[in-house]
Amino acid sequence: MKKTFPENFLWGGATAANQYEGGYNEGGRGLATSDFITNGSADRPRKITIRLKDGTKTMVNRRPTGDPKIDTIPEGTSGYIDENVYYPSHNAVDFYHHYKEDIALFGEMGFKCFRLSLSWSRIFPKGGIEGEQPNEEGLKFYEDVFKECKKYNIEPLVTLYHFETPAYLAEHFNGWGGRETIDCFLRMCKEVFTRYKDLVKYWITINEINVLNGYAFMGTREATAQVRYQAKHHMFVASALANKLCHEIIPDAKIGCMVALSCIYPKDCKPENAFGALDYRRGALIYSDIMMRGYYPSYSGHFFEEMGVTIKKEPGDDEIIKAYPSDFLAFSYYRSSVYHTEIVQNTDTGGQMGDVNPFVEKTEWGWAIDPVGLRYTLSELYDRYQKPLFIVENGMGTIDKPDENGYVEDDYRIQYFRDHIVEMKKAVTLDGVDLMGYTPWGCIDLVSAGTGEMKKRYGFIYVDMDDEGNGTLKRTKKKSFDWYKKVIATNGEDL
Ligand code: BGP
Repeated sequence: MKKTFPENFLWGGATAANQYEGGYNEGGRGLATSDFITNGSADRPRKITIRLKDGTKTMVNRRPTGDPKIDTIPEGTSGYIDENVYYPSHNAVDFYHHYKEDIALFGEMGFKCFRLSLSWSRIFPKGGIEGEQPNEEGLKFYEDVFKECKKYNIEPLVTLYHFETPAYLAEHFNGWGGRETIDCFLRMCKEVFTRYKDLVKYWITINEINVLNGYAFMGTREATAQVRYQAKHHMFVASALANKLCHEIIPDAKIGCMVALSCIYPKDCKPENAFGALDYRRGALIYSDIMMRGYYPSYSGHFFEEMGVTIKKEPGDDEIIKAYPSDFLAFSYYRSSVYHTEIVQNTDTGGQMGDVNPFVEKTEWGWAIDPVGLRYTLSELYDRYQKPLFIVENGMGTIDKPDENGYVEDDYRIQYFRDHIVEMKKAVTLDGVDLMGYTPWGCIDLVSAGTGEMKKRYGFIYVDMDDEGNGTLKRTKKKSFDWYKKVIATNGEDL
């Protein structure tokens, strides 16, 4: 039985290019679907600005409902940028120009690991179509970032795909809805594995694959279950082939899949609720089942039949998925929720959003705070797969109130992390879970994926910017900065 976290435990923090990087039109970068997403708020959903074939400009929902009458974007449509609209991803919090400063702060906290994603259209502006040359300036940017990490002995953990598809692929191949996108993705993978083979040992293929939906995320014009799961099938094949390439090019690398796996409990002991919760959970676990075990699970026939989905596979797809499973399962954990038979299934949730849990506190955004649910999830996943796990997102989004010097006394954040780390430690020491590391989400304040706001903050570092992008972008350490530094220095002993 382990007494504490392993010596080489990867403490760190997590970010994603579309919410952090900015520089959307610099360094030869091509446009991505995330560049067309407007700002929103808790009660005002984010939209995508598009131009129809006849030139009409309009907006569609970023999180479509799946109704083909409302959510289908006609062929020939393209995303466009309206000069009167604020797009949070364009500058985000400008990691593009602040990376040295930010990585120095991560180094000061003692990070062993820093999770970031590559903006695919920075590497290949058109996504890597046949004959396209990679964008040297883009490749060089990430090389500089990784070299900066090395100065502080920080291992980069690189997500190859996080919530953005090159706009060219969306327009020409219907994004991940088209099989051509698999080859484009693999060209990008080959390029970056080759270029960064001495700098990056930890990779993640696709972020939160279970919650991806529609144009903004997958570049698909339609958001029906049929299109969504067909696109996911393409992702499974692409991800397996990326695993293969990665191992060929970087033999000592580890490459994982990534699923949003917040916890689901049955509401009570009513048998239909207990079984229903298990079945509902499959909406998320089907992804890790396929990518970790290498095959569509036995329940998938019924799962797809109920939704009227038929997956079109090419000969050899099943063999590819079988031959190249993920080395580890990375997941995000934020909250728990409960299942009961009256729950309305929202097709967008990937087995993620049940009803409220009356036994736990909530954040200002109504997300249940449930540290025990993290231990529950770690055990559930390790019992199921017996392969290493990596918590690559966890944290609480709050409205932080800085004093006149920009300092935030975020004791609530410290409490949240302390409680989660205590349970994480039990999972490692008592349940025997093989856990590679822990990278809390938004280790520096960045744009919210859900709402596009800045005021929903997760960081140990405060960034002076508001919901409309105004501010100095000055970085200031919060109280939690020093606390997390101590946690890392003592390998999770001093909480
Ligand atoms: C996950 C995403 C992240 C991140 C996080 C927090 O779904 O992988 O990109 O943003 O959730 O969500 P939000 O930003 O909506 O608070």
